[in-house]
Amino acid sequence: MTSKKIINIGMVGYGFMGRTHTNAYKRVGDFFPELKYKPVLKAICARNKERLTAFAEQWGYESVETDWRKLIQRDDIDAIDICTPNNMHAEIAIAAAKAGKMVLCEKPLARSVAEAQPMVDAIGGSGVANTVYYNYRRIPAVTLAKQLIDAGKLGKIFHYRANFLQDWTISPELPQGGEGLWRLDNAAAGSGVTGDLLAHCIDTAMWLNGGIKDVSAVTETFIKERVHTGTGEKQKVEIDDACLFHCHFENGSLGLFESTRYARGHKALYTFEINGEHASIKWNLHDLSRLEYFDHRDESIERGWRSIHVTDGDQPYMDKWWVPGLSIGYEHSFVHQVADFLKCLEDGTTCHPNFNDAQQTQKVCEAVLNSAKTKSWQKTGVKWTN
Ligand code: SOE
Repeated sequence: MTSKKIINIGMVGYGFMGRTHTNAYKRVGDFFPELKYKPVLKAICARNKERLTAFAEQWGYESVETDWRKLIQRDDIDAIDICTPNNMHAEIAIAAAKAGKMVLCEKPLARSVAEAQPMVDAIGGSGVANTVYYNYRRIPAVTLAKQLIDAGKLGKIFHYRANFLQDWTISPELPQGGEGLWRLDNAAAGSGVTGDLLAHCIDTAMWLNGGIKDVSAVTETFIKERVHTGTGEKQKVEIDDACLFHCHFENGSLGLFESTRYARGHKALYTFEINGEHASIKWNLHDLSRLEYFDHRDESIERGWRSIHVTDGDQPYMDKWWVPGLSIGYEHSFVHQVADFLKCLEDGTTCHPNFNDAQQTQKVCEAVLNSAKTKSWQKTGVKWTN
């Protein structure tokens, strides 16, 4: 018997993200034993019953559902986790919020600002606990960057630079649409690298450096037509394969962002660098436990870039894992997000990023796409509060 308060999870979708979230619910209690809430893998939902059942058995879900509406109607489900393609987020999240379920949604919140707004309203109207999985904030080195910035170590910030580079769509033979490839299909994804990859960079950037005021962008679609998995026909590719933008932050600093799926040799190279009046920091996902730090206030004879191996017990989240010097990885960022969500439930506080925060990121993404389309600067209308 457990003295914990149980949260029964009903997850929709079991792809790559379904696995990362499921793993997080499974691990969190082992590594954050002090939490009062305990997630239970109650039900997993998708259309293909055979594969769904195999997934449920492999990962330890108690039951399966093939219709997400039924899942939401179940009295034994407390929280709906959305890991579907982007075009399904809104309908599921709104129905779940209206049914009084907590909602944990994979990023980006939706395909557009207009689609996301009723989600934000439904969540606001029902007052249910919610979060959006912008997981990179919770990599310990990235969280440490936040602590250094908030402590004023960098002083006034002048520059924020971020890249997210991949190379998996270079082949023109790759179809668009369908399982695994819905990210190439604009109808399912809403955009290409802007919503899929730059959204991560934007979330981290605004968390670290405040709101983005306006943007000027260029996008490119290198492969103009691909066979659509659904129709078997060649169809126009509507997503952005690459996107570059620059921007002004509210604090006066300049931002420069680039994302592409055509950077041969780079699989998931998310990097950022921030330059302040006293110090600079940089981080990259391929070496995710390290934070590079340069402080101009150091004695000149020993001044230089320090490589901080973020594995010590007094560094963010690291007291929960192994012993100093031993690294953790990508999947732990999801465990941390679930742990923080549960802690917020316990404390009655808001877990960021919530739907409203994710809508601000959505606004920047949309301004970026509009700027590229109209070849003009666009205001974002962002109201950043966290
Ligand atoms: C795309 O390849 C992708 O899986 C994104 O959808 C994730 O959000 C990103 O973290 C890694 O790349």
